[in-house]
Amino acid sequence: MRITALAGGVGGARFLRGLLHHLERTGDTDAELTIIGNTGDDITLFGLRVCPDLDTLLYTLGGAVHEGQGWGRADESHHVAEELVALGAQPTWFSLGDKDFATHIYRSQLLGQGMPLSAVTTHLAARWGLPDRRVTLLPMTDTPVETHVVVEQGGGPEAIHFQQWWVRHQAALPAERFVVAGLDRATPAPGVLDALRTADVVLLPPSNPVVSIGIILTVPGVRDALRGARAPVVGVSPLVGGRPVRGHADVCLETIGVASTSEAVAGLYADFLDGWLVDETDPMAGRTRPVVLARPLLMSSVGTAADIAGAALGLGRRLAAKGTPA
Ligand code: FO1
Repeated sequence: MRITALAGGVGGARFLRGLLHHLERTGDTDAELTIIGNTGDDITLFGLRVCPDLDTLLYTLGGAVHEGQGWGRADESHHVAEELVALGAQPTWFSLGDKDFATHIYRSQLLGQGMPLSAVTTHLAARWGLPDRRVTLLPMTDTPVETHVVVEQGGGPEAIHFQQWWVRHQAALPAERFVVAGLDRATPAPGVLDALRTADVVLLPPSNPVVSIGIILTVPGVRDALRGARAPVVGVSPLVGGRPVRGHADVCLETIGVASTSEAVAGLYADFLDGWLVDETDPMAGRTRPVVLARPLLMSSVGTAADIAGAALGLGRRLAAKGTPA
């Protein structure tokens, strides 16, 4: 079975770690997973290219993530960052650990030699044993793209980098809209459209529907490939009780004028979504278009994430057996 998933950072990575756990515990060793990761969060810092969502996926699936944070490496030190502060280097609001720095140095070295991000990511994925688990990680595009947030700073609207808004301002700076710099030149990375077209099931983890999944969907060709996919597309709502379990998805939804409800989020995917997992408390429970499955959605451990991922995959299999989409 070929499974393709779109993913942002922490929520996507935890869900997909759960999916691999589910496949391993059910003995489903033939399954192949292709992950299309968001690169809109990418940023160049200290001359180094940092890809937070791809790295969060690599570290989480590779068993090396800092569990408390959900991003960065476990057992980190911060000597380089301390020295950068002593030197007066900016910015100081984005925390990079020493082991994490090595990833960015190596990535930047390979990119500087002309290697596309997708090939660089293949090298990094090998470091974390992903091929041994039949997992392929693809960036959504090899074209450098960066999500910016248009904010009102007093002197009129100003576009700041997504990370500055998300990390430095904790999404508390009122945002007018999101813009993706570089999108006009972007094409899907090699393998992205094929992975969508040839999948048996496409999964949308509970990633941010605006600045993670929403950005992947803006890459030319991706949305059309999902609409034309022969496989059922099954998503997991990122909202429990109208609020994201972590992160600022509610603020992002408000910024684009969409209500913080599972129904409204499903509406963002309405042209290709076949199945939708919502929390057991969600008012959408019982709906049939898309086919809604209601169950507990809190990923409090690898085991509960595996249960949720298993339920999403099971719904996908049932829809495929029924011949959905028509
Ligand atoms: N998130 C934070 O809230 N603060 C940080 O200082 C921070 C640093 C960081 C470094 C590397 C990395 O891969 C991720 C990092 N994140 C940090 C997470 C990240 O900025 C966001 O959670 C995602 O971009 C949103 O998906």
